Amino acid sequence: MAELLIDPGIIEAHNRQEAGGLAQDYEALSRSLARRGIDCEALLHKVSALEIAVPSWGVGTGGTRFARFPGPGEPADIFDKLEDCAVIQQLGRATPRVSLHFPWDEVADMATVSARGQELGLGFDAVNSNTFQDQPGQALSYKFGSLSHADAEVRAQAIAHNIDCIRKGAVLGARALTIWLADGSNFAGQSHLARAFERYVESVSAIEAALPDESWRLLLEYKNFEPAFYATVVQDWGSCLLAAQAVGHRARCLVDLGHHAPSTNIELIVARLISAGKLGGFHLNDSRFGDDDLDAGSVDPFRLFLVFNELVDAEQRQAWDEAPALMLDQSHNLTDPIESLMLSADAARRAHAQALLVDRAQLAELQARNDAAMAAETLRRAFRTDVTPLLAEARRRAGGAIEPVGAYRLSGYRKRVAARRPLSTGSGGGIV
Ligand code: LRH
Ligand code: MN
Repeated sequence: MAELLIDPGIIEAHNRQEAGGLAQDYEALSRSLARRGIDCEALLHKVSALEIAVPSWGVGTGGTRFARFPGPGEPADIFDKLEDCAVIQQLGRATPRVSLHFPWDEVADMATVSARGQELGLGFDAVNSNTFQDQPGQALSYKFGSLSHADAEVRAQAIAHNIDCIRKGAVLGARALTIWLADGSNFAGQSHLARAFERYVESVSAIEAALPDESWRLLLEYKNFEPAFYATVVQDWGSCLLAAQAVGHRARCLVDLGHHAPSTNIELIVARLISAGKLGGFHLNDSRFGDDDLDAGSVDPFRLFLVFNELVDAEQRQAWDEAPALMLDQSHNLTDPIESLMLSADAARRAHAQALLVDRAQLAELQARNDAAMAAETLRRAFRTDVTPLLAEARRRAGGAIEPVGAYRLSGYRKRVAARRPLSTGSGGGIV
């Protein structure tokens, strides 16, 4: 039995208060879905199975290059972070795994992290390497790149770090390594665009060769800009796909929703990567301008729905050999990170539930007849469906809170941890 950090009595009291209204709303939703030939219980079952990993770096207050305004009870180390992630899981019941970042979450004996995760009922998802910052005592700098650096010794150092991350991940029971590179240039001519990419592919191939077994995956994350502002070595899905194809079967592409130019049709990229058999995973968040790392579904929930629409369609067409890994990757500058992560996991499940409501037989017919208006309306009808009662009922049945943020605030958890965790000071620069 997992250690519960929120007194179950508080969740029960909260649910008792909410249960009556929920039962009515759930019943009404079931009736209206039944009129559309949809079994609400079957839908709830599917939605309850959708799991999203939370980023360990997301439970601390994020910042921008201008400033960071830490909140009370900031997690001081990976053990505090795991406790905050356990609270998100206890209340929301949608995030049973944590994605760690090295060296931010490194400790001498990673088995102690694995053991604490187990005590808290948490598993570990993809681990993340970091060759976008120089660490104290590091021999060679990543100022001019890492896995694509012109200097073979710097590349070797970066490769060794990634292999070390795999080793740590294996202790945790992870099955994937996510590689995001800041490598790029700020001036035309600064680096050779083709050779930099070739060096990157060569380095990733060396990392791929070190994967423990066939079940492991390398998730290659692309990004259109920042910190490089002229060219980024893995700048877009095309570069990422070329690399994943060159490296081999275990290399897949990771789509961070914030790593695209504002008007990009991301669901189309998702459809292409599925067709190529290379969609490995997602970093879910939302954005309006750049890599804003805002809460998933908080800016454009229709766009999140359209991404899940491609995933549900692919699943029903059995278009992939394995489902993509779902993770949140956000920076919480103004909100309590626990609240934002619970609301974001809910937003992901909401988009998934709405995508499961699309009448795909009808849609295929309308698409075949080029009935653009009603084809578009078929999607929008699913998106307009308020599945709030279904998401709440899924949480209630799984032992979570009907309304997680309300129960969280009732629990006084933040006040409690603020009393025993060291006060964190604000600073300029840096998202974490
Ligand atoms: C890069 C990124 C990457 C992480 C980092 C915290 O922008 O999305 O996934 O390593 O954020
Ligand atoms: Mn990311």
